Formats: sequence, structure tokens, C-alpha cells
Amino acid sequence: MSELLDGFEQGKVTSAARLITILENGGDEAEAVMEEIFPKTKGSYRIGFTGPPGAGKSSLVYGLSLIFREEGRNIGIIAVDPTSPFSGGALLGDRIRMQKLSSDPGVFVRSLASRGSLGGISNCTDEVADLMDAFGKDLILIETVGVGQSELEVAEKSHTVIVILVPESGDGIQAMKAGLMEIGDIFVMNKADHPNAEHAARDIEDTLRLKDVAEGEWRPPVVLTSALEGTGLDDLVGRIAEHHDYLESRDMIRGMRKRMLHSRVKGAFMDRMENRLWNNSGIGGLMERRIEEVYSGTMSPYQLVRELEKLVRVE
Ligand SMILES: Nc1nc2c(ncn2[C@@H]2O[C@H](COP(=O)(O)OP(=O)(O)OP(=O)(O)O)[C@@H](O)[C@H]2O)c(=O)[nH]1
Ligand SMILES: [Mg+2]
Repeated sequence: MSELLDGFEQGKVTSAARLITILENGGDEAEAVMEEIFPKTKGSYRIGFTGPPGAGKSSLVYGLSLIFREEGRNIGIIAVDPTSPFSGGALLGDRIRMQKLSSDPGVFVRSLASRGSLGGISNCTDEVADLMDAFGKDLILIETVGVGQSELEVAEKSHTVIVILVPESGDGIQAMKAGLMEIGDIFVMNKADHPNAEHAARDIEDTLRLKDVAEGEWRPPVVLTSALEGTGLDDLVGRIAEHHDYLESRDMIRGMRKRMLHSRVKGAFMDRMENRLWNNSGIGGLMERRIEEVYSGTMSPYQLVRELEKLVRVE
């Protein structure tokens, strides 16, 4: 591992990539890598991209990357490997784009296996983002496969959250249902080359207008883009900069980083506690023995909860 870390220090992409694999595998080795990496992070800016499958997230990330590169930014891209049944069709396009980007030393692209069959976001997204940060990437773009929880998770990991919608499928309503309206800092109506796009964008604007936004606070804009034709991307880059400036003017960026770390430490701690409780404290065993009684009606579920609780001592 020390050889890999040396390589990493010297800016070798192959070393960084192998360290990411270690992070992906988790366990003690991953933790040892993080011990080395974490102190080297410099506070990169993180942008999350979420939205329904096939909305054009990868295409936009690619298009934006080219612009950010022209601006001289050093970029890391984390994509969830599109292994889900929803997004299998995009795989080839993703691969081709990734290859093009990978040949640019100013871009570090990595796709990570998603957790579970529903896609979402990878367990080690935070760690990989930190590694890219420590590797000198000042801007990290994180794409999720938009299903269920992942939107909310990416919001916890990003300074700016971009919600990408498309005109065709009544996305506005879907977005509200999925809670996307709450988490988006910028809304993108992609596929503006489709006839319905402007109308759909106005729908989203109308919905957003209902949001309670205090005077002077950020009101999420709606940007029309066509990742296919490359239109609207400069506008989107401008909006991202505005949101960044808004956060900075209120000195919120460091506070957000603190909150991100807070939720991360808490998450990791709770995972560990759950494991320990369930496997090492006898709770799992007691549960197995007594659940029959709950099933047969001689004990209530809450009685069993109290019994389990007795095994845990929290001072
Ligand atoms: N017409 C049109 N097609 C687009 C546009 N943007 C993306 N597409 C196409 O839509 C399909 C899906 O694009 P992706 O960028 O892979 O979408 P995604 O949101 O990353 O998809 P998943 O990662 O699978 O959820 C591809 O065939 C793209 O070429 C656009 O602005 N206009
Ligand atoms: Mg994609």
C-alpha cells in the first residue's frame, strides 16, 4: 500500500485508481487508506446530479466537464456504474464519453458499482470524493442513478444539487413526488430540442414559485439545456457559479462541509453499532428466540423491544 500512496503523492493516476478499488472493497485496508488521504483533502466543491433514469445526467456531466476544463478547473467525476435495469441502455454511450474524458489528465473519471439492484449511490462515494480531492481535483461531479433514496443522499454530499428533468414524461409531477423539489438548487429541463421542453420548464417554474423562499435566499432557477446539441450549458455553468457565490457570500460552504462530515460520521458509527449490537451483544439471538412469542400472541412487539433494550447499556 505504501507504494500506492507514494505513487498517489506523485500524481500517478494508476495508483489513485488502485487506491479507489481498495476503498470500494472497504474494511481495514480502506480505513488505512483514508487515514492517509483525509488529511490531504483541501475542500473541493461538490456538485450532485440527480434525476430520473435517462434524463441526460451523464451527457450533461460530460458537456459541463468540457466547459470546466476550458476554465482550467481540475475535475473529478464519480458516476454510479449504470448496471440497473433502468439505465442499461446508456452504458455504451457512458463508456465512450468516459474514455474521451479519461485521456485528459485534468479529469479523473471513476464509475463505482451501485449498491443493490435499484441503483442509487455507491457506499464509498464520500471516500472516493475525498481521494479525488486529495489528488488535486477542486471540483467533483457526482452522478447518481435517480431512484428512491439516492437523491436525498446525494444532497447530503453536494454543495450544489442539480435536478435534471425531461419534458417527455410528466417529470414535474414525478419530481414533486420524489421530493426532488426540496433538494434541487438548480433545475434543468434537458432535451430542450424536444417540442414540449419550454412548456415543461414553465411548469416547473410555476411549481417552484409555490416554494417558501425568504427575501434574499436562494430561489432555484430552471435552466433549459440540450446536452445533445450543447445548448444552455453555458447558462447552467453560470447558474452553478451564482449558487456557489451565494453560498460563499453567506459563508456557508465550510458549514456545509461540517454538516456533510457530521452525517458521514454518524452514518458510519450507526452502521458499526448496528453490526455490533446485532452480532455481538446477543440481541440478534434474543430476537430469534422470542419472536415466536410475539408471533403466537403471548408477548407484544413492544414488550420484546423492551427486553432487547435491556441488553444495551447506554450511560
Ligand atoms: N434529444 C436529446 N437526447 C438527449 C439529450 N441529452 C441526453 N440525451 C440522450 O438520452 C439518453 C440518455 O442520456 P444519458 O446522459 O445517458 O442519461 P442519464 O440520465 O445519465 O441516464 P442513466 O445514467 O442511465 O440514468 C442518451 O441516448 C442520450 O443521447 C438531449 O438534450 N436531447
Ligand atoms: Mg448516466
